[in-house]
Amino acid sequence: VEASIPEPQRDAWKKHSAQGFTTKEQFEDETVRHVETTLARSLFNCDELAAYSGASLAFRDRLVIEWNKTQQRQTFADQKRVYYLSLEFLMGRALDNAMLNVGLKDVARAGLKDLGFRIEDVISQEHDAALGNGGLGRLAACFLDSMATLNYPAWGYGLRYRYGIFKQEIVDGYQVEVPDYWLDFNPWEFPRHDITVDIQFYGHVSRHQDEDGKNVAVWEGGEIVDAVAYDVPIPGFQTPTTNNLRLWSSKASKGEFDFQKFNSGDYEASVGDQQRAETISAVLYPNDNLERGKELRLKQQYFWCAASLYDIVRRFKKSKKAWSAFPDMVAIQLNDTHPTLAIVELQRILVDLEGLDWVEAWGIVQNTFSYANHTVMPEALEKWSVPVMQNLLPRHLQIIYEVNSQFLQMVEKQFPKDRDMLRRVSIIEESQPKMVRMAYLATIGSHKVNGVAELHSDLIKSTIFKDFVEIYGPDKFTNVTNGITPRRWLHQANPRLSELIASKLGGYEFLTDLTKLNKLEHFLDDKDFKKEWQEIKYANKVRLAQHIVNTTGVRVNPKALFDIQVKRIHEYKRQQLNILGVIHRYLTIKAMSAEERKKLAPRVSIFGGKAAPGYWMAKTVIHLVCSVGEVVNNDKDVGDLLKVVYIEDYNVSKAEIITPASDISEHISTAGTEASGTSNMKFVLNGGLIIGTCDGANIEITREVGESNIFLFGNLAEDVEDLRHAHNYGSFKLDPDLAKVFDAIKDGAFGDANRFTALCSSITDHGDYYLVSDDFNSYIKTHALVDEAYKDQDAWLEKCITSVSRMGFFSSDRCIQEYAEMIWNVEPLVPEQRNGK
Ligand code: BZD
Repeated sequence: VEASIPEPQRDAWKKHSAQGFTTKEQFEDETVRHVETTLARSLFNCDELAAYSGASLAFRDRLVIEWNKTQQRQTFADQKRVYYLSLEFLMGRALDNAMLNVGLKDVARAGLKDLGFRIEDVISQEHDAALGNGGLGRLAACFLDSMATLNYPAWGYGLRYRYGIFKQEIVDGYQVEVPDYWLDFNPWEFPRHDITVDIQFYGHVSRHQDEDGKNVAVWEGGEIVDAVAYDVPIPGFQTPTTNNLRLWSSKASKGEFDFQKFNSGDYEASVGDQQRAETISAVLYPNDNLERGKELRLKQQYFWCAASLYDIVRRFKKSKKAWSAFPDMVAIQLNDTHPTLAIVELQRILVDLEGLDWVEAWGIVQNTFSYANHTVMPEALEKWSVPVMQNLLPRHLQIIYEVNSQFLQMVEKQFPKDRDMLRRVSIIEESQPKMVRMAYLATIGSHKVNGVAELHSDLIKSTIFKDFVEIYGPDKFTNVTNGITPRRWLHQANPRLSELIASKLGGYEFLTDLTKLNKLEHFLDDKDFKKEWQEIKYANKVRLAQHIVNTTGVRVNPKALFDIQVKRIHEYKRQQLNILGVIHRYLTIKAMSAEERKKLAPRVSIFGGKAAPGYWMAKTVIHLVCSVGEVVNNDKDVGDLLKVVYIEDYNVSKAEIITPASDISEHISTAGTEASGTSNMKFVLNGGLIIGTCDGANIEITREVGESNIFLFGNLAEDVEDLRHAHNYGSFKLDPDLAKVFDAIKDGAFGDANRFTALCSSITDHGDYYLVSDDFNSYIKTHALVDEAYKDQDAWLEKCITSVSRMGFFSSDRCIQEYAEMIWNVEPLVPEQRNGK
C-alpha cells in the first residue's frame, strides 16, 4: 500500500499494463525479443537451449500477469487460504505444463516451427525441478496443480535446495550419484530479495517481566541466518488462477556476516560464515522412508517452518483481525511430520511475541493445523534427540515439554492410573537419549490427521495412533486417498490418447472432471476407436524403445509385452521379488522346447529408480538387475523372448515417457507397507494394467476397475505379522522355485555370486522380513496368468479401456476437494473468466 501509484496516474499505468501474447505472431515477437534482448543473442547463435529460454520467458510473462492479478484478488477477497507445507516439491518441467494450462501449446508449436524449431526438442531442453525423493514430493506437486485449477487460494511453502535429488548414472552395473545443480538458468523462479526473514538458532532462554508484570520467555543469543523468498508461479488449467509456491533460500545475515573479520583481512573465516549459512538450503536429503536424525536436517526444518510462519502471520496481521479469527483465515497442511515444528513456532509466536494466554493460543494452533501421515514403517517415523533440540531450539523444546505436560494431564484424567498409557503416548520417549516423537506432536497439535489410502488410514488407527483414537475419538482421524493430476499424467504425458478420448467424449471436460471418463465404456465395440487406441499404445512403446536403445544400447521389440517397475528402490517395494521372478522366467525359457517357446509372449522387463546413496541393499538390487540384463540380453538362445533393462535416472520427465508405454506395471510391496502409491494410478490412467499386492491404493483401484481387470497376488496385510513371527520362530521354508533361482545366482550365472550374498541371505537366513519367499509362488503363477491374458489382444484391450474409464476417482482434484471440505474448510475463489474462456 505504501508504494501504490497515486489515483490520477493510474489510468496511464493501466493503459500500459502488460498483456501477454495470445496469437502466434505475438508469441514469435515475444520469443525473439527475449532471445535478442533478455539473453543478448541473435539468430546467428540461437540454439535449442536459447529457443527454450526465449519461449519460456514469453510464457513466463503471461503467467506473471495472471499471477499478480490472482494475488490481488485473493487479498481483496479476504477469505481463508491454505498453506501447504512440504519439504519436497517434485515439479518436473514447467514449460510444457505452462503451455497446456494456458491453452497455447498449439500456438507455441506453430510459432517455434516458424522460427526453425521442433517444439519437442525445445521442451526437452528444460532441466527437471527435482526437489523431492518420490511419491511424497510428487503428491505435493500434483496438489499445487489441482489447487490452482480448482481456484483455491493456496500457497505452497518449501525449501529452495541448490541441489535437488542426485542424478543417477549406471556405471558398470552400479549406481553412481552425480550432484544435480539445477539453478544455472531457471526462468521460473523470482527472487524476492525484499522478502527476507531473520531466523534464529541456538542461544538460550531467559525470563523477563513485561509491562503488565507478566512473566515472559525471551529467546536470546545464538546466531541468525537470513531466509530469502523465491517465488514460482503455479498456473491452473483453463483458469486465470495462478497460485504461488514460495521456496526459501538461506543466506548469511547482513548483521551477522562478519565485517570485522573481513576488514581485518581474514577473508577465509568471513566467507566460511557465509558458506555455513548457505549450507542450510544447499541439498535435499536423498532418503525416502528413512529419517537419520541429522542436525542439519532439523535446521532445514526449522528454517523453513519459521520463515513460512513469519510470512503467514505477517499477512494475517495486515487484516487487523483478532487472533481468534486466525483459524478462520488460515489452514496449514503438514505434508508428513517434516514441518511439525511449525506447530511449536506458531505457539511461540502467539505466547512469547504476541502475549496471548497459553490455552487460547493452543486452541488457535490446533484449529489451524492438519497433518497427513505417509508411512507406518518405524524407520521412517521422525524422532529428534532431546539434547540436539535443546541445543538448536531451546525455547521450542520448552514449549514441547509444556504441551506434553498438559496433554498428559488430560490423558491422566481420562484414563486414571493407566501409567503405561502415559508412557506410550508421551511426546517424549524415555530412551537414552530421550527423543521427541514428531508424529505424536503433529497429532496433538492438529485438528485432523489423515492417511493417504483406505487401508493405510485404517492401519494407522490400529497401530501407531491406536491410543490417540481412544483419547480423541475416531473423528479426528480420517482418510483422503491420494490422486494424480490428469493434466500432467494424461494430457501432457500422452497427448494422443488424451486427444482420442476427447474426440469420443466430445471435448476435454474429462481433464477437469475425470469421472467423465466413464463414458468411454460405450465405445468398447467401436472397432476404429480400439484400433486407434492400440496404435497409440504401440507408438508410445516405440518411443520408449527408442529411449532405451539411445541410453542403454539394448534393442527391445516394441511388440513385446512391456512389464515396468519404476519407483524408488526399497526392500519394501520389492524390486528384488521382481528380478528374482525374472530370473525364474529366464531359467524356465532356457528349459523350454522350441514348441513351448513359440507359445510364449515376448517380454521386456523394465526397471528404473534411485537408491538412497547409503542404502546398500537397494544398491545391490540395482546391481543384480543390471547383471541379469547383461546375461539375458546377450543370450542369443533367448532373443526377444526376454530382455531386461535398467533405465538410468528415473525422474518426472522420464516418467512422462515411461508411463504411457506400459502393458503391465508392478506395484508389489509387502502388504501393509506402501501407504498408497500413486504411480499405480498413472499407469492405469495411461491404459496399462497392474500386477500388484493387496496394498495401499491398489485395493481401491481394484474396487473401481473390477477384480477381473487387475492381477492381484500375495499374502494379505492382516497375515503379515503372523508370517513374520513364524519365520522368526523356526518355521521358515524357502519356496522351491525360489531356491532354484538362488542356486543359479550362487553358481555364478550372473557374475560373481559374492556380490549378492547379503541379498540372498536376507531372505534365506535372516527372517525374510518382506515375505519375498511367501509371495513368490503366487507371484510366478500370476505372471503366468498375465502371459495368458496378453495372448488375447482383444480381451486385453478391453480390460485396458474399461480400466481407464473407471479411473475418475483418482484425480488429485477429487482429493483436494476432500481436503478443502473435510479438513481445511476453505472455499474456492472463482475469477471472472477472461479472454473469452
Ligand atoms: O508418499 C510416499 C509413500 O511411500 C507412498 O506410498 C505414497 O503414495 C506417497 C504419497 O502419499 N512416501 C514418501 O515418498 N516418502 C518420502 O519420500 C520420505 C522422504 C523423506 C523422509 C521420509 C519419507
